[in-house]
Order: sequence, then structure tokens, then C-alpha cells
Amino acid sequence: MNAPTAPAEFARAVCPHDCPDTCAMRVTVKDGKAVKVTGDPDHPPTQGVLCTKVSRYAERTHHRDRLLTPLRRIGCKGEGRFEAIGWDEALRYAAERLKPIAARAPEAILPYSYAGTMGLVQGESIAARFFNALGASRLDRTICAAAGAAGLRYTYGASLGMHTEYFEESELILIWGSNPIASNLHFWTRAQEAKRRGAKLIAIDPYRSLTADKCHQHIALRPGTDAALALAMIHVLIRENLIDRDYIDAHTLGFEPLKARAAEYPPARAAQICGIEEQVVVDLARAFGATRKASIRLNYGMQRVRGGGNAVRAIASLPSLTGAWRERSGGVLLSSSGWAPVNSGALERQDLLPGWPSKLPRLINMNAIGDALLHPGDAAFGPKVEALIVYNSNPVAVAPDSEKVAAGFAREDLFTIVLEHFQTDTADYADLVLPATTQLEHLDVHKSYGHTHVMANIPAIAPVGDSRANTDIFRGLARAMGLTHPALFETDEQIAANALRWDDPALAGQSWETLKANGWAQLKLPEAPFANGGFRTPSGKCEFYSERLEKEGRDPLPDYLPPYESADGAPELAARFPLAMISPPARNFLNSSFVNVESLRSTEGEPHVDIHPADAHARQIADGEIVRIYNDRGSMQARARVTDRAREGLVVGLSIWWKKLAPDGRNANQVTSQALTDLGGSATFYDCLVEVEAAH
Ligand SMILES: Nc1nc2c(c(=O)[nH]1)N[C@H]1C(S)=C(S)[C@@H](COP(=O)(O)OP(=O)(O)OC[C@H]3O[C@@H](n4cnc5c(=O)[nH]c(N)nc54)[C@H](O)[C@@H]3O)O[C@H]1N2
Ligand SMILES: Nc1nc2c(c(=O)[nH]1)N[C@H]1C(S)=C(S)[C@@H](COP(=O)(O)OP(=O)(O)OC[C@H]3O[C@@H](n4cnc5c(=O)[nH]c(N)nc54)[C@H](O)[C@@H]3O)O[C@H]1N2
Ligand code: SF4
Ligand SMILES: [Mo]
Repeated sequence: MNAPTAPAEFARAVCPHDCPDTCAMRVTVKDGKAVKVTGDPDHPPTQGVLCTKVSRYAERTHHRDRLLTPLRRIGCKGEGRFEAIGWDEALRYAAERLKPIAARAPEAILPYSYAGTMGLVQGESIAARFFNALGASRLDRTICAAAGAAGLRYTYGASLGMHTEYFEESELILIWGSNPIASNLHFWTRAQEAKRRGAKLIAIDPYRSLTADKCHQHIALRPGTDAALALAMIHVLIRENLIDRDYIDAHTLGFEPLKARAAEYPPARAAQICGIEEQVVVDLARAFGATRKASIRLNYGMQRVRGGGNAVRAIASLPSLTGAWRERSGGVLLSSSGWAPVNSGALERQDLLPGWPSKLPRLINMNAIGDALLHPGDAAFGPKVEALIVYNSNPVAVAPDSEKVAAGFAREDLFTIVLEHFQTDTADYADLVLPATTQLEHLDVHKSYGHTHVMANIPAIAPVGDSRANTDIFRGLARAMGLTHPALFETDEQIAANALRWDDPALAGQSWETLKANGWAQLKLPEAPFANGGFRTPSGKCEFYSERLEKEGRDPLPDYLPPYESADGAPELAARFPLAMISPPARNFLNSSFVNVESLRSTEGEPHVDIHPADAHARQIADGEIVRIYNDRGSMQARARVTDRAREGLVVGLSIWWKKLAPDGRNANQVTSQALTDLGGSATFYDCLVEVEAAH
């Protein structure tokens, strides 16, 4: 470790998880152990509150199953039998296996990582530099948000939106593809405050989630049909002249073509596509057009389908049509991550790539990891993947089309290293498991995608066992491989100090030293970000019509694209597998993290599937019965909950279970597909048809 541990009665930490709230935490340490983790009462977005899961972070950190030493596989792949070895031996073994591959075909080495920690230092700093210096394959990190990010990029120019605190002042809040009670708790507090002040809350979600339950209205549309709803709203707003002509003229591009596109979506057509009442569509548009204090908390749940990017473009157009952006309590928030001046060039050092910047190593989309690992290699694909290094992710549980993913990981000729806290489903397939530190044991810097603070995480305790920070592990791997570039050996403190662009006006008066001392800094930004335009697109306007998309040979206007797997998109498939399945997060898990924390797992109980009474009746499925959920890709079992929380034609399996902690050793990703979204190449977890039957 190269950062001092904090001497005060508590250490300042940051919740590292992939959650928009990015809470500030206080860690109480006793006898070298973290004994309590609480929300920082002084941090405005956190307001002293952590969610149930992360309140258990000390329990997770000192869990008896923490990986404490490097482990080398002695059993079969997937079996999970290992022997403990020392770090020197582990690094020597890794280098011995990786070096010949790096010399012969560096692209045969593939990193696989996501947001196990959102930290800029323990995420893509030394790790990225290591793979760049080797010339390894690049990974397209698209499993979560890429469609939405692309939708925002083409429309606003970047991942920018409203400030979460001003939702309190909204008169109408659409909670769209979002379940904040489970996954964006501190926004929910704001929404409730708005409700107390008289705002109307409307949930747009195929499932009556915990959040939808508590809104004034719930619009349960079919999954993947949001673009049709938004285009029909645009239709009504224009038809009824609920638009702000001055704002449109000054700050938007392509109103006339958008109007023509929306003309194709009268409310009756959208109602039919979405499976809702026509009047609901009309009323929704009228409500949105009735006040400029109309806001949309859009979230990623609605973009995990074929048309996810287009849907985000259509929805992002709404406040630019009504002029809601003129108010600080009007607009859209999908992500605020683009506000933070992150120095990604300094962090990742793409310039270390051989061929930079013109000829780069191949890019592999992480959503197709199953196919990638099973590919024999050819001229188009490039070399077969021979070595895989996984960190900050648990792909055997979380990646789609899991039968293929597991088959890929099971390849005897694949050399796999997994950096982890725990022996996950993925770690079971490793040749070498390397124990990593948790957030309480390492240094980091964070931005947030749900608020506009940047934050510092100071280690509270020494590494547990022989665990090492990701950065330390990659420095060790680089040394063992004989790499010499000085960027590979920077300390965490040096990396952190350069992670942000301190000369950016949003960080005026701040430095790494002040950030460390204070724990966080609020970015200096306008309250109503687009009140006077200022979009970051090439035209500086909100681009309803995108010339960039047109140049790429794609539809320059937002449109509705039926899900790949739907009666509209694939009638024959829908005849065999008539139920749409979604598998959004369970409240007590964070993706697949915390599934192994007993107190949280026992609250979730066991894998369930929610099914509508009519669908259950047609299949003679009783409440509480074990059912089999299947399609051509695979199957899993779960206990049926017969409930109208799921609309007709929909089944819902809250996720993401560790396979080995589920009774049948499987999870929802057995049935999800590797198909990609329209924009951004994102995953399509919620574009998935299945059939369900009683398990005998
Ligand atoms: N407790 C908890 N919190 C989490 C996570 C977790 O696993 N557990 N995961 C974190 C991560 S990585 C992310 S990305 C976010 C995810 O959180 P969100 O961005 O909110 O996304 P999801 O939870 O995937 O889905 C939100 C809601 O969208 C609905 N939905 C599904 N398909 C559609 C659709 O086609 N249209 C519409 N309108 N709605 C749809 C789902 O039923 C769900 O209720 O949460 C983060 N926070
Ligand atoms: N069926 C279905 N599948 C989904 C989703 C869904 O809604 N339904 N959601 C998708 C989404 S939105 C996302 S973002 C992905 C998330 O997928 P992942 O990014 O894989 O997230 P987690 O499952 O939380 O796994 C993160 C792992 O990183 C480890 N980790 C945490 N911190 C560190 C660290 O500092 N060092 C190291 N080495 N390891 C660390 C944790 O122990 C954990 O095992 O899953 C996707 N998969
Ligand atoms: S998971 Fe989200 S709500 Fe929970 S502590 Fe972390 S940032 Fe806060
Ligand atoms: Mo995510």
C-alpha cells in the first residue's frame, strides 16, 4: 500500500459500487478491523444514509470467506479446487504462462472487467496501462449503460442531465425504466420530498416494482416499447401545441423531421405497440406539456433491449420540446457522469498501445464474451483468446447467454486469472486466483453518475490477509513480465493526484490535497444545465436529427425498433416462447455482489419468478411451485410467485444470483442473449423470450 491509513476516529470512504448514489461513508476502526460503516451526514447527496447492503460492508470485508492468499487450480475448471501459494510464486506462474502468448500474439490476451469498483484508481489505471503496454485485445465495456450513453451522446453530446437535488422542486416526475427504491435510494428521497410538496409521480415500467407501487400512477407497458410511447408523446405535444417554439428554434436541431417522424406514431398506434390504453398515452403527454417543472428520472432498465439507444434519444427530446430545460427542476437525468473532468488519458495511457493512435488492437464487446471465448480464431476475428484476466467483475454469473460463457471459461487451453474478494462462480474457473483488497483497504478517487460530486476514498484498514490492491497486482504482473515503462509503476497516490483535471473550471479552487482532506467536492456547474442551450453536440444544440448518425449510415432520427424477441420482431419465436422475461436487480444484492453475504441472501430467500395469474393459470402453475424457465439458450428453475406485479405476458426474475448459491446451480443469464442494442453495442438482458412450465 502506498497511502497512509487514516488516524482519525473514522476514515472517509466512498461506496465503490455500481450505483448512481456514490455515497460518502465513515468507517469506524477498532484493533485494525473495520467495525462499522455509516453514511456521512455531512455529505449532501448521502445525507447520512447508506442502503441496507452497504451498511453491511464491514461484514463483507471481514467475511470468513474472503480470499486471503493467491490460489492455484488443482481441480477441473469450474470445480473450485485450489491450493494456496505465495505471491512470488503466483506472479512467476502468471508471467510464465502469459509471456509466450504476449510474444507470439498479444491480442490473444483479453482483459475482462467492469464496475465491481467504480474507483478511477482501482478500475482502469495500472490495469489499462498493463494491457495497453502488452498490446492485448481491448474490451468494449458495454454490459450496462452503453446504449443510453450513446443515445445521450447523439442527442446532448455527452452523459449530462439534471441535478438530482432539484427533482424536489418538480411538479411532475416520470420515473422511467427505473426502480430507485432498490437501485437509486437517494433519488427516491428527493422524489418523496417532491410528492410531499404536491408533485405527481408516474412510474413507467412493465413491472410493478417497489417504486411503481408507491407512485400515483403506474404505466405498465410492454418491455422494449418505450420509444413508441415517447414518439406518441411528441406527437401529442406538437398536435396540441404544448411546445416551446422559442426554445426549439434557439436550441434544437431537426424539429421538422422529428415532427414528421412523430406523425407516424399517433397515440392509438403507440397504445397498441405498448399494450396500454390510448387515453393513458394522451394524458401522459398532456401532463408533461402542462408544466415546465416536469422531470424524467430515466434509468438503465429501459435500454437493455434492441431499441434502447433510440428510446433514450426519443425520451431525451421531450424536455427540449416543452422547454422544461429552462427550469432547474425540469429535464432528464439518466447519467451525470459526463460532468466530472476525468483525466482518462492520464489514467489509462492509451498512448502505450502499440500502433497508437491509428492502428489499435482489436476490440471485443464484453456482451459477446461467450462467443469470443468459443471462437477458434480466423482472419476476421483475429487470434483465438488464449489468456483471460478478470477483475472487478463476475462474468460467469452476470454475462448473457451463460451456457456459452461457462463453456468458454471451461476451455482447458484457456489460461485464466481472476482478481477477486471471494470465490465467485467466475473464480471457480480460474487457473490462478489473486486476492484483492476491498474499498476499506485501498486508495481511490470517484466520480458519480447520479450526483455531481467528486470524492476521495482513504484506506481505513490494512489489506486483509495477503490481499493486494488491483493496482499492486498489476504492477507486480508488469514487473514479472519484464515490462519497464515507468507509467506501469506509478503509486496509487500519484495516479489519484492526476485522475482529475484540476484546471477545469468545475474544479476551481480544488486539488487532490483538498479532496483528500474534505472527502468530496461539489463540481461548480449551472443549476439548470441547458436553460440557455449549451449542448455538447457538434452543433451545440439538442440534436433531434443527428448528422453523425446519418454519416454512419444509420437513422438520423429516433424511431421505435421492436425488440428482437417479441411478437413484432420475431413472430415464430414468440409462438414457441410467448413470455417476455426481465431480470432486474434484487434490492438486497448489487448485481452479483452481496449474494454471498448470508444476512442479505436470506432476506431475498431464493430465486423467484413473478408471473401474472392469467399466464400461471394457462400453464397450471400454482403460487409457490418450482417452475422451469427456458428457451433455446438454456433453462433455470425458480419458485413461482403468482402476482399481478408482472403484467400479462411478462415474467420477472429478480437477479443476479450466484449460480452456485441457487438450488439448481443456474441463474437468469442461462436464458438471456448476446444480441446487441441499436446504438452503443449494449447488452439486451431484457429482450428475452421464454416459456415457463411446472418443474417435475
Ligand atoms: N439494489 C441494487 N441496486 C443497484 C443494482 C443492484 O443490482 N441492486 N445495480 C446497479 C446497477 S449496475 C445499475 S445499472 C442500476 C440499475 O438500476 P436501473 O437503472 O433502475 O435499472 P434496472 O434496475 O435494470 O431496471 C429498472 C426498472 O426498469 C424496468 N424495466 C425493464 N425493462 C423495461 C423496459 O423495457 N421499459 C421500461 N420503461 N422499464 C423497464 C424494470 O422492471 C425495473 O423495475 O442499479 C444499480 N443499483
Ligand atoms: N440477467 C441480468 N444480468 C445482468 C444484469 C441484469 O439486470 N440482469 N445487469 C447487468 C449490469 S447493469 C451490470 S453493471 C453487470 C454487473 O456485473 P459486474 O460488474 O460483474 O458486477 P458484480 O456482479 O457486482 O461483480 C463485481 C465483482 O467485482 C468484485 N470486486 C469488487 N471490488 C473489487 C476490487 O477492488 N478488486 C477486484 N479485483 N474485484 C473487486 C466483487 O467481489 C464482485 O464479485 O451485470 C449485468 N448482468
Ligand atoms: S450501493 Fe448505492 S445507495 Fe448503497 S451505499 Fe452504495 S452508493 Fe449508497
Ligand atoms: Mo449496471
